[in-house]
Amino acid sequence: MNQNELKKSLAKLPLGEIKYFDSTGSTNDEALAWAAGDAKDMSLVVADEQTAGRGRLDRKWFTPPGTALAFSLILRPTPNEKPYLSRIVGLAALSVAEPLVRRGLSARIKWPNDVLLNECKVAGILTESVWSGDQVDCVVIGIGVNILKGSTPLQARLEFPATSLEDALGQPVERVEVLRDILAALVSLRPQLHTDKLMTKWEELLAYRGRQVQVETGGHGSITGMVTGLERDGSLQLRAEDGKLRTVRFGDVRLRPFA
Ligand code: BT5
Repeated sequence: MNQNELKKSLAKLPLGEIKYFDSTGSTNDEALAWAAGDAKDMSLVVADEQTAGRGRLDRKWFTPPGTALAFSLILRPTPNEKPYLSRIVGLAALSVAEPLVRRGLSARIKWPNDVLLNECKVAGILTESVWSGDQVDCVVIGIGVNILKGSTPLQARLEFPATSLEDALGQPVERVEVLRDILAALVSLRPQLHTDKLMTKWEELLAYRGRQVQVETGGHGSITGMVTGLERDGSLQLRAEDGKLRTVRFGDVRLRPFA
């Protein structure tokens, strides 16, 4: 992968500028700094390797060189998009999952920000915002996808099983092709951000629907229940054991053993 190859492969997409790094700490950090400056809407940062890739809550995201996709896209939301920013993580997850489905794989979105193949994590998403006063000026969508076998970290370093696209397809795939597919999906889904159609698509690919899960909600303990769907803002909806519907805004979802 290099800057020229990227520019050529992505030339037909309506992107801003592209920055490529052989190695960087985190493409989200590069993109946040760029977004705070003059980056245009849909500008893209791509790295072959990340040395300080981040997940949520400052967890680590591993991107070894030559094997994975790590990129961050800068969105400058329009006034019409601003009321729907909480759906951007779903927009991003769908943009990763839909091209995988088109490749014949049964990709699922593990709420809120993981894409699964065969119940293993193949991609993670980290959305972060640049604020101007009390307004969101830019949203950075960071996406990491395990493409070749060597991208999957050792299981001992993970809380959840991981896989790669090569593992799922049984053959290697070109990273740039996957990147182009994801960005093209995002370009076509973005105009649906405010629509019920987007929420329906997101729900259709939601992992664990109808199954009992436990959601770790950070410092606030955990909630258990059956996954029933999504709220309009993208929060997860569960039916708790007392029969009442509960809304979860942040957390890590796990299937409940023996449920
Ligand atoms: C995420 O967080 O899954 C968000 C990952 C976002 C990564 C992208 S890469 C481009 C951009 N630049 C960045 O610095 N970040 C974004 P979370 O749900 O908190 O999951 C983090 C957990 O995933 C870690 O604690 C590990 O257990 C696991 N993990 C780390 N690397 C992995 C990998 N390559 N494949 C599967 N699981 C991984």
